[in-house]
Amino acid sequence: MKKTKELRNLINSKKLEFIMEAHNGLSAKIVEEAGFRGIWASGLSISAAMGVRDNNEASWTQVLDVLEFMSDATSIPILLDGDTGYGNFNNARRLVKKLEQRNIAGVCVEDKQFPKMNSFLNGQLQPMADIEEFCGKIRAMKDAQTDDDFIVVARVEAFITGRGLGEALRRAEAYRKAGADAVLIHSKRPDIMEIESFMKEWAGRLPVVIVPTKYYLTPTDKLRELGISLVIWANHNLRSSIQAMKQISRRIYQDESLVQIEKDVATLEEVFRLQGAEELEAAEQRYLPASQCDSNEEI
Ligand code: SPV
Ligand code: MG
Repeated sequence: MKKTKELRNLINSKKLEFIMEAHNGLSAKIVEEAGFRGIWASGLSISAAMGVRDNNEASWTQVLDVLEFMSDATSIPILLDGDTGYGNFNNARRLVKKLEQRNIAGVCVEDKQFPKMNSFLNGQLQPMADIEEFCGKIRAMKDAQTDDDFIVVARVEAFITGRGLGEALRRAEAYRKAGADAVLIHSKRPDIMEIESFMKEWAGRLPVVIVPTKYYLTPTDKLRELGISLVIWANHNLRSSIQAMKQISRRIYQDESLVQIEKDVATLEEVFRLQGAEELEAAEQRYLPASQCDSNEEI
């Protein structure tokens, strides 16, 4: 099945579904192997992995390059965190064209202004996009897609910027009318209150996507009960790798030896497996002259 269709099915499915953050080819592959049916290409994680801020410091074509590796390494659909679409409607529709060319299944755009800021930093101070302007952007993106199943998720930042339920509903409804396939309602509260109030009024007009990074204590059954369609675990591969890398670097630095840590890191065989080394070996048997096959002996 096409990746776009798979993502569409995931978002429209009657049961609660989950996608998981990845930020490069390796983490994308690990997400797929864990059993997830979709990948969140997180702006925060991709920028952090590049060593820059989540403020559009990495150019959108640099993000595309990362996505290409992620897509090539996996067979499940990728939903890109497309920030604000990297500009106005024109930039956003060109983004859609480029994403389709790279087999990316969908993109989420948020109603803030370029250059964006991460939602968990000074949320109240962040300027939002004008509703009409953002609706034009959604329409342009939907008009630009050539595959009917490509997904555009409209992300509502009204709660993040302290504007409340009325504004969140007004915006979500406008984005629905503009053609969005789903809405992502973001909240930075430590509880589910804002999301719950939204879900009650929204009454299933379009599938709702959430990012429970801050309200992680909410039981998953509660999310089911509220009728959420898709949960994004948004940054946990990045954060777990930061923790692991910090610990291992510190220990090796202190020990000046690998004796104590070897058992705590993935084996080299596992690295080769994740890279698909076996496939290359088999291909060498098929395509290289026999005399050259033996020259690539295992180290
Ligand atoms: C991301 O993963 O980059 C997101 C989600 O946009 S959040 O960081 O919660 O804003
Ligand atoms: Mg983001």
